[in-house]
Amino acid sequence: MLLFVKQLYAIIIFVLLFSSWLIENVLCYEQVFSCDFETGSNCTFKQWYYPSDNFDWTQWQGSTGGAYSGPSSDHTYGNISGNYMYTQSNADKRGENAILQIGEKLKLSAGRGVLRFYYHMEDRDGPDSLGDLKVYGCYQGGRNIGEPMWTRSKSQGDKWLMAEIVYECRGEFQVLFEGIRGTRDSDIAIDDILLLDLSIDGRYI
Ligand SMILES: [Ca+2]
Ligand SMILES: [Ca+2]
Repeated sequence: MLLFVKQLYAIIIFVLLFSSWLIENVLCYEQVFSCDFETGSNCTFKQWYYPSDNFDWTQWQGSTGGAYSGPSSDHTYGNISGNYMYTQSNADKRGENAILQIGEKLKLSAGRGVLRFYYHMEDRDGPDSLGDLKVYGCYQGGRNIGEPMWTRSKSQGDKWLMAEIVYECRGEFQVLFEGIRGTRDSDIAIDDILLLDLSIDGRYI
């Protein structure tokens, strides 16, 4: 009888531990969408047009060609074969914007998610001339794209940086990235976009 009770306790403890591990490591989030801009990936994205914006994002490999701005490789592979998107600087066109729409009919099962992406914003001339990168995580159609939920301005150094936005959005939506040109050396690049669904308990890894 005592042996049976011990075995029962052991089973209960195992189930509790396994359940905890399952929740922590498997059930906490689900990937809704990812985009690394590589050939063969099922990432969907499209450019916006005038009058909503003034120019287009460029899909690129290696250095942008700007002597004082832009990454030298993508973030996914860190080499000149990897793809990323960037807005090219133009000294005569400060303030112009380009909007890139990511994903089609994205949806968060409980209306809560995490948007993670990498960005590169550097002006080797100085910190002030670089433009703005804005993210609209819950675009649901129409001309009015609303207020950005995330913005970076000025030079952030010659490196890819990770951004993570925890937010709520109900119904179907798309994610918009808007690059706005600064003065001279203001290339703005993005790569490895990931949307996670916080459907179970609001946590993620
Ligand atoms: Ca455009
Ligand atoms: Ca990439």
